Amino acid sequence: MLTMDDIVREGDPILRQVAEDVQIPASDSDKETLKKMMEFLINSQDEEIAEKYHLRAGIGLAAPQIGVSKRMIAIYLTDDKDKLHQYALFNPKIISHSVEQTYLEGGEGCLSVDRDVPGIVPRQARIKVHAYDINNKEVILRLKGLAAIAVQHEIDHLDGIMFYDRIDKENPFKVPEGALKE
Ligand code: SB7
Ligand code: NI
Repeated sequence: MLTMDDIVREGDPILRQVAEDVQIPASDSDKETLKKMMEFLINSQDEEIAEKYHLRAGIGLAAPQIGVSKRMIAIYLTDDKDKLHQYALFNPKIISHSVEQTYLEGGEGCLSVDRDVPGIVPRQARIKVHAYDINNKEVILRLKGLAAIAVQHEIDHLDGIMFYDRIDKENPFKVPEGALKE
């Protein structure tokens, strides 16, 4: 199983690389990697397992964060309507998005960042994502709220972008015009 020892921290150049597309149909090895990423997220949200293995809770994970520069992400979160969003995706791509923006009230964190970076991270409020699932099936997801924010955070990792790159340096708490608070 993956533990915090497997998580690449900021400063490692892999987090600044643009990750490679995964060949579809995905290889067994790529599928295994993605399954392990999902297992990490589930473990990290299980109180007992997380305590035993000192896991920091995460709602998403991108392959570069475990040292694999390929376009794979896992999402595991329950939204404000108690809906479980569990996605294991190859080559996720935002194909359209709202003009309206959103942001997490408490800011964002990252398993690859061992410090607090305060500030508003502007995100698109609604996104439509094209990807391939673990069975190589094409999927289209329409997301809003926390799920949309998490997917954007993970796709940013595939493009070498960290959440704090998006915080306004002059005014970290400036609310984007008309943005929805999440
Ligand atoms: C806050 C946290 C995350 C996404 C969006 C808002 C995920 C944190 C875990 N990760 O570092 C995943 O890349
Ligand atoms: Ni992150």
